[in-house]
Amino acid sequence: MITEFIKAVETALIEIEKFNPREVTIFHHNDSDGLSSGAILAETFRRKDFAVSMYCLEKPYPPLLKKIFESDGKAIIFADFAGRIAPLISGLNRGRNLILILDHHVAEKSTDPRVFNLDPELFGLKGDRDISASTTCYIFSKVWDERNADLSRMATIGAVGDGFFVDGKLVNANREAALEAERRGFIEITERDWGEEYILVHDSTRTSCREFGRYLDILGGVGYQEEGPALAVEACLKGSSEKTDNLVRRLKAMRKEIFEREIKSLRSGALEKTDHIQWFNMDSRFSPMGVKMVGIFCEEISSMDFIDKDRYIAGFQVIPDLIPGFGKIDIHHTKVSMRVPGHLRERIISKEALGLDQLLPEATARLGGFSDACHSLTAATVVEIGQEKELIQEMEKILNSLRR
Ligand SMILES: [Mn+2]
Repeated sequence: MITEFIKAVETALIEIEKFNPREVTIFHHNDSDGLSSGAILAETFRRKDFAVSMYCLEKPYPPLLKKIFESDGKAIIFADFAGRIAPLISGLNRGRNLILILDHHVAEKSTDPRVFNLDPELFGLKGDRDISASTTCYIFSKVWDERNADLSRMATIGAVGDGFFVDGKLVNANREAALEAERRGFIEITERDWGEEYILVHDSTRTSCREFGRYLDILGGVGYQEEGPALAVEACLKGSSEKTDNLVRRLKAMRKEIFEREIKSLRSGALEKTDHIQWFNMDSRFSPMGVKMVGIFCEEISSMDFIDKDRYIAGFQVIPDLIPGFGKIDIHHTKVSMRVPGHLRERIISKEALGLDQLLPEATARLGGFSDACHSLTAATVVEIGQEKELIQEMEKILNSLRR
């Protein structure tokens, strides 16, 4: 359990301590958990006099990994993703770089001794309950140096942001980090009838971790192609500022404007319909917002009056081939996000209709695309640009074959 995890961290730290030059490259996710993970790691390595390069990613897409692994002799860290693809990373690395994976999603073992997969899922902890990526990074940091216990504040921000609670409370490693932050006066924990509220204490101001998490999500998600992620990491470390407040305000207004424009266009005929599906292709019109936005947009329109209550909703958004700060990658893909409106939702829950977790990955696989997180009521996968219509047709084939 946690002791085995700590042992694995200690083994990896021996390699980090020996590592020369004292330079590290950190790739971290763009949601509140990934951003606070990035902030914890950056601070930890800087305190040990490492030069830190940071890149925020929406996902570790294969063409991006290929480009990362053109390098040799580097120390590279992945935070809040990559636990499951440790074997793929091992194959790309072949002993050349020192790699640390600090994730909490479902994990597979590394097959390269220079790739340390420190995903607590491999050590009996539950990444969707006990421990966030931020808490994983925090434990790594504290094992390295007890003085890093002050970073517990950011562990709590990420844990609350990912939203894994039992009876409204953080549990296990996440809760221990929160209690540490409370002891140090960085947060206050208040009992509510629904559970516990975690409140950030900053000088005379009080902000709930939930609210701050949403603030970070806007910076990292809506402001992904701008300086949002870098300012979010700064806000994790130093608290929000006038600069981040202004950016969040501007990003919210921009998202509202883009969403309203696109809803208007869907209302006036841009929403295509097949037997069971209503869909649209956003192309790059959500830019500079990140590709998470297409899912949020589908969710938002799912209860609107122009949406057919019995058809699945699908939306495509082109994955940008430019990683902010990192450069161009050889990717020509589009993300599809799916949601379900009210009536169909009930039918999926009662198993009268096919869930998205069965429909979308199957159709995607037939086209050679790759699947990501697919649940029965929300799902997303990736196909090549130009395959949009074909994917819809494949799903129709699956749905029509069920009717017979
Ligand atoms: Mn996470």
